[in-house]
Amino acid sequence: MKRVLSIQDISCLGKCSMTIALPVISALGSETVILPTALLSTHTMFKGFTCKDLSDQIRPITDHWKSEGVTFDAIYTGYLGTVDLIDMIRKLIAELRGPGTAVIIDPVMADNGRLYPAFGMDYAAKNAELCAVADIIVPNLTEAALMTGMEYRERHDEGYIRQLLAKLSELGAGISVLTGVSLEEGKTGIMGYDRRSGEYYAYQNRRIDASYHGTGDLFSSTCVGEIMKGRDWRDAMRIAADFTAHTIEETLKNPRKPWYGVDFETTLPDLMRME
Ligand code: PXL
Repeated sequence: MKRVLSIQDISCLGKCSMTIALPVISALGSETVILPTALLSTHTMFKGFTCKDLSDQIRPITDHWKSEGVTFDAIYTGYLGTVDLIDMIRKLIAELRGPGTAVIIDPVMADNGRLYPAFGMDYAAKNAELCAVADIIVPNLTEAALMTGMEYRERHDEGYIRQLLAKLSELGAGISVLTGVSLEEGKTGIMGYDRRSGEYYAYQNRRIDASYHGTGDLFSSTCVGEIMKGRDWRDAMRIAADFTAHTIEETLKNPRKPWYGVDFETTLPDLMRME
């Protein structure tokens, strides 16, 4: 069985980050080891959330794993929390990765043209450094614009997306995938670029007029799980895009849907059958 290390916060309530990564990657058949970077009462879209930085636990936890000789097939990072934590995790990845470890980084920090409440531009610069050590990065358009210094364009054409992908690739990752890419009216999806082969891949899905928290985490966790199943990165991205769209659609059907996250619990069985 493949073993994945998921490094991100635990938002106790909120259906995001670790509480999505753990069930989704496990359901896709990989052992999921967790390294929580911070403990929050809820995600940061709630008012009055509490937050406990767990950086003092990173070293003792990982030293113990090293003494047990643990290795990982993938290391996946999402929302981390502070500039110091990003530095710490970048160094940790260098220590923990082996020749066959896939490093997948989702530089979670912003959406819809704006940084999340806890972050400033120094956080974006640090995330750009972290992306340099990745095999695959999966930022949304806002995160990509912030890390490359390019303008964020909600409405965009393929020329802008290719330019953004070129700049992103210069950060150093092997494969750069942009989410929230709309290449046709009424559609949304992803576009990726493999620096080594020079290949592009674009996939468009129906656009659903609803924005939900945790959908980025759902997308990246699904990619990680599918890649661990042996899928090519393009197939993994396509399935993740389809699954995310399907989950948003199903959530919208629920009259008692929570405002803070999607009903991936309803759709997880469908993911098992997606090709
Ligand atoms: O879904 C991304 C995310 C993860 N973790 C925390 C967040 C957010 C988005 O706001 O606040 C704590």
